[in-house]
Amino acid sequence: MTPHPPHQPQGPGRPRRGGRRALGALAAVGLLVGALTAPAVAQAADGPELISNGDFSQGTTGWWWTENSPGSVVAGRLCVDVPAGTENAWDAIVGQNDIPLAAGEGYELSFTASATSPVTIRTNVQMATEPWTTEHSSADRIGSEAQTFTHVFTSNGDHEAAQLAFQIGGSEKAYTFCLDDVSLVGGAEPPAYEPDTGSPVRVNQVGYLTEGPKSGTFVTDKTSALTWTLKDASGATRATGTTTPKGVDPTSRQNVHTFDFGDFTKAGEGYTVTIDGETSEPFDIGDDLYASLRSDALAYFYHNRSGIEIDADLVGEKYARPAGHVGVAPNQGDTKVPCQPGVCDYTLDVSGGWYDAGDHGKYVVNGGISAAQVMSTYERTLTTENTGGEKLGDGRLRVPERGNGVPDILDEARWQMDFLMKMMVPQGEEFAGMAHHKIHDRAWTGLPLRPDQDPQPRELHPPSTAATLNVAASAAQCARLFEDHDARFAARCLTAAETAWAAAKKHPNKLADPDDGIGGGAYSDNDVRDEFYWAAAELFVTTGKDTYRQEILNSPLHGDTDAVFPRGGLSWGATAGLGALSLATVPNKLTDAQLKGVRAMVTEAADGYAADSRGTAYGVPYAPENNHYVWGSNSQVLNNMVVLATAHDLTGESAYRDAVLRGLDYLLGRNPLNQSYVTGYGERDSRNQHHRFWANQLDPDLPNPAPGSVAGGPNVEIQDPVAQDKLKGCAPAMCYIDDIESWATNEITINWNAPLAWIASYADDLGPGGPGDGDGQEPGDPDETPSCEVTYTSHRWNNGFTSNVTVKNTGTTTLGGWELAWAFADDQKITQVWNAQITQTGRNVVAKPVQWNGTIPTGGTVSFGFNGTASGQAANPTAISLNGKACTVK
Ligand code: 9MR
Repeated sequence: MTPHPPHQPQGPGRPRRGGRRALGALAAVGLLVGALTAPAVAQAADGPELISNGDFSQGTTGWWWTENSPGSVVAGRLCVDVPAGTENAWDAIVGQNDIPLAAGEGYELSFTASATSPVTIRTNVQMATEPWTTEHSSADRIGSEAQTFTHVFTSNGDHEAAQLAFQIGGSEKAYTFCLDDVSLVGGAEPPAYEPDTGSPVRVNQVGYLTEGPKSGTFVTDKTSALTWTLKDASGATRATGTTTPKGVDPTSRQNVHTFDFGDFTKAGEGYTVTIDGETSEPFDIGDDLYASLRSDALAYFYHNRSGIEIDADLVGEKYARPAGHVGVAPNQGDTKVPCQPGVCDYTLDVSGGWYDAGDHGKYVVNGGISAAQVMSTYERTLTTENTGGEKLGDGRLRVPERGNGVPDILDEARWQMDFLMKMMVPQGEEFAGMAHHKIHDRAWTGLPLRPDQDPQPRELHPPSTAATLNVAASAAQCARLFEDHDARFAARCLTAAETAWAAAKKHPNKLADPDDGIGGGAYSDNDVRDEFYWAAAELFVTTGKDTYRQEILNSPLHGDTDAVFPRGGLSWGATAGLGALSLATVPNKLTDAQLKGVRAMVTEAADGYAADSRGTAYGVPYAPENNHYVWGSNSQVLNNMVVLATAHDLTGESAYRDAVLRGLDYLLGRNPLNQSYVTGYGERDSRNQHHRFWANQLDPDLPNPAPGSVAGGPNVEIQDPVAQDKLKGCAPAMCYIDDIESWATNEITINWNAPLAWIASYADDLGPGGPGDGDGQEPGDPDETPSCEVTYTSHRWNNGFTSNVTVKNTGTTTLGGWELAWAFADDQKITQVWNAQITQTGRNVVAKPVQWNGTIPTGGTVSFGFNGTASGQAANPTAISLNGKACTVK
């Protein structure tokens, strides 16, 4: 037998944006595709046997191998000796050629294999020449006991002579690989994939806040109302009611009913709902359901840090790993990274930061928004009342910097901010001050692969306007948040922000190449007006400079709610809303009218998302046009929830809060697949997300994703081969599979976990989740005009000021107590108070009555005042709330 050493292609590549596939993509050696070792579906396909001599009764006839791994038949099996120390799976191969495949036909491949040292091999059925298109590719974990593997797949193309290739290289140790009973039978449609959706009674598998909304969905063919029964852990009935038939839900094509047990407010564990003989997964009712999610969702960032050892003392043995990409072989970076050929002639130290996702790329576009949303998780606790800022404080999270006096969440954000600023083009170069779009491996690597074991060369890709504005925006936010903790770092952030802004203005249209998607995602974006808006907003909030105000006001997006907050949600490609959220919540120098306009955009967008949530049978605040659930749809849901939660923070409207909580219900199990998309939360959680280190599905010695990792979720485009094999024709909200090879539906990334962290933090702050605003009205109802009016006047002198405040109760009921809250825009510090008790924390002020002025009758007023010091402008606050609800400010 003449060994036939085919040249193997590298780099699977990712689909480009727009759904086209890079050529290399299908040649997918490092790309990992659908390895369902599935005896359950091993039903023989119809058609002829396409492998000759699969039982080796004729010796090695028909089989070939690469020169470095010679084969022979031993005890009726084909065994090949694989050398130690090859780099890639395709560096050693045994296979068979001349296999005919027909487009649209189904095939069943099976084989029995063992290895003297456990190894993950790649099994491909592919073209035998360039472009090596793969029709099937799986990662198979081979152990010392012979095991039978069965895979079914459909061929997309017609091939006269395809090949079966067992790629068995890449092992540190030498070993012997043995094969028997290799069979490829073709012709019939493979059995359709049926997701296991468990109980048709769908609930939030974590639970419901004691005072919050409590609803679920029931999948049934029945069309008239049914009885639901809420039972406690002992099986005793605690409440009953009837379902509401909703007809066919277009996102799932299921006929559904909804049910609502919101009136039940007794905390406890292990509740279930039973309808028509079917029982839900168990869930809790309580005030404290999201405390661990808050810290787990944030721990995701430490786990995915580049350039630092992940410490077992912080994360436990199984998640510990050596530092990745610090220039220690076989890594080739990231301390001295060159550009792609022809892009630049310098190198940069771009070590540190967070890995983007399941791959080891580091991308500035989504890196910037991720850092921003982590920072906003913290900033919200500075600008909103009754928030648990201390839970994000020093010593509270799992970061190595704990105990340094700085809130841990800011330590985490700084790890990424440092990296983002390192991505800037040095002074003196043509694009000085811009940021390189991304840095990643030259070719796609395979799974599993610990970061420190990545052998690929790393490259800087050209600078882009979008990346530059991500740096400008996030660094501006960094500057204001670090001011109180590390003034030098804050100043560095501010300089970077303003430098980046100026560079973006100079090169306003330098777009990333949509075809630059080999070895890392393209993250291209041909509209950067939203990035300009976001960066201008953050720079304005931080500096108050009028030039940035003008940029905001002159932006074509300003005031256009649908453009700033697209119905399908904010994302790395639609960032304007991040700027609007900061303008609406962080004290700044917008005029009252300007601020009102920005807040109106937030509430108008939130009204839309709340209506979407009420309008769908699964309660999800996400209704993209034509139900086009996009790549990472769960993050779109989460970002809509951030807008809703901000509207709730601003107005106190319970309808906004309720839509956020229904969004959590959706993500944690109340959905068409009965899937909790967050690892470690709920009975049926995603745990095989696409990740090169958390790759337990491929290698039992590696961990599953850490708790608190949110999967991308349903994606109607199902670009990856596993999804294409299993999910063709899927209903939009069901285009998801918890398989490590499904990178288009089941990846995890920093920019999806960042809004999860924001929302978990918000939800934890809600405590029991109520009470509501009590009016039973939808937001925006005319009754919802503020029921208080505050007149705030100030007199300013050199280093000080005096302010007088009068609160008028313009509502219809007497107030038996009052608490007025606002945040100063400048550095005012109150030193002396009359007729009120005041506490000031940073910029946040809370005023409460003294003994005699606690009651304000309808139409009545209460006045108080204070003196203070200030070096800045000491502008009057424009947003003041009474007992948590916004007042009209005069
Ligand atoms: O999240 C990105 C999604 O919006 C794009 O449609 C997709 C294709 O370009 O890329 C996604 O981002 C991936 C990136 O390209 C590479 N790292 C993993 C990211 C999440 O899947």
